[in-house]
Amino acid sequence: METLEDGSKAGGLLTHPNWDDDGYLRGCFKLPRQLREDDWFFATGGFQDKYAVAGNVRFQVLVRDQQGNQKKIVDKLDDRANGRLISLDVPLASYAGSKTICLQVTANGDPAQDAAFWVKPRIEPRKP
Ligand SMILES: [Ca+2]
Ligand SMILES: [Ca+2]
Repeated sequence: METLEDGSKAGGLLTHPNWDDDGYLRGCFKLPRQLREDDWFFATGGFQDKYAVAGNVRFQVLVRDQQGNQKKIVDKLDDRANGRLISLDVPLASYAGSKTICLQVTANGDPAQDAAFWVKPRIEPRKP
């Protein structure tokens, strides 16, 4: 568990873009089954509280379709300094049949202090 910029505690995935201006890190995951119409991607993005205040990144999620084309389905800027986490939830109905999803963090300019934290990234049917 980590303490995050808004004071909450959560488990998740810590990522850092490459140390270049507009550098990025991308991890692609082969899913255990094809995406279905009622699937959503859920995650929350932000920074750990123990880091200083300069970080800012773009949280991005890409889906690879059955033809191998990648499409960016989430692209959200988060700033460490704002003290807030951001919602990265998105419906996956248009990508039913796909089996690969990628998480990407981009430096948005300067990569300093860009340790971006993904709280519980997951795919599951949306609860009514
Ligand atoms: Ca940055
Ligand atoms: Ca933030």
